[in-house]
Amino acid sequence: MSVITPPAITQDEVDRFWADGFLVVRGALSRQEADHFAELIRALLPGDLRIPDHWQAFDGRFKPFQAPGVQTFDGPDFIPLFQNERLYAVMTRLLRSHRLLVRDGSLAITMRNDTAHASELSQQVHLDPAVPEDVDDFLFTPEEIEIGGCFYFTDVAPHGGGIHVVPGGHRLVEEAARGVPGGRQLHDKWRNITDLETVEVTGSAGDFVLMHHLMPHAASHNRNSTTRVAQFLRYSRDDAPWGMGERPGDRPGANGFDEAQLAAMTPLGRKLLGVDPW
Ligand SMILES: O=C(O)CCC(=O)C(=O)O
Ligand SMILES: [Fe+2]
Repeated sequence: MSVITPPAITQDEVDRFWADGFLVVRGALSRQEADHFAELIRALLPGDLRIPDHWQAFDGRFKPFQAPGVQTFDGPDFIPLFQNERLYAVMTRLLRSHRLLVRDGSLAITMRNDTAHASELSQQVHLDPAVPEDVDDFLFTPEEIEIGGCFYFTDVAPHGGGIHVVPGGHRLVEEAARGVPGGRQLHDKWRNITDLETVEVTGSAGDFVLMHHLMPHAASHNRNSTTRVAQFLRYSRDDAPWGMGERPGDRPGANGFDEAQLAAMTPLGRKLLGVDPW
């Protein structure tokens, strides 16, 4: 007797991801798990609401920092998110490799903000590509592609501060950058992309919004009373050309992780986080 388990992602979803450059993975976490992480992240806000100097706070969007300059939250409580098996299965399918690395782990808390602003966006439309800023040209090889995105730990209804994307925008970026030398340098290194129409990605607590690394995107104002709580992750192949991910041996010891972090890691997590080689 064979047990049929549903695939992590259907062929239709794979096709839509490559056509649109983004995709919502529904229910990557259960609602209970999502609630747990939402609570954990909200609890980072000091009870007296004094926002630490080293956090970012723009337009109702608070970005906690673990320490000045360190936006990654990879303490034992957060390790399960980095090694989420469903998300890993999705990423292996899209990146066509099992040997992946994960990084980022930064957080965002977006509260209701009634500012009268002409734009729905609270950031310039931009890319966060895998290719360093001082490199002149993208390679456009499969190995170069990174897929990132965010977990929503709360329901994100329309105008609820959802991330904005440009459907098919990754292909527009590739077309423009392939057409000229110095394609990585266009639009102020792709930090300020104008004249593209964006749409808000809504979702439910536990969803993960996948984005191609060449997807133009921006944060938006939250007009609703429900505070958006999110975490950002990025997956790359271990043969990625720019080596922006942590690799075994980059940092001393178990790639810089302490006993408590290591105790929270599964064998898969140890590989994704560069403790063990693939
Ligand atoms: O918070 C968001 O929805 C997007 C944030 C973002 O893209 C960034 O900070 O680079
Ligand atoms: Fe971004």
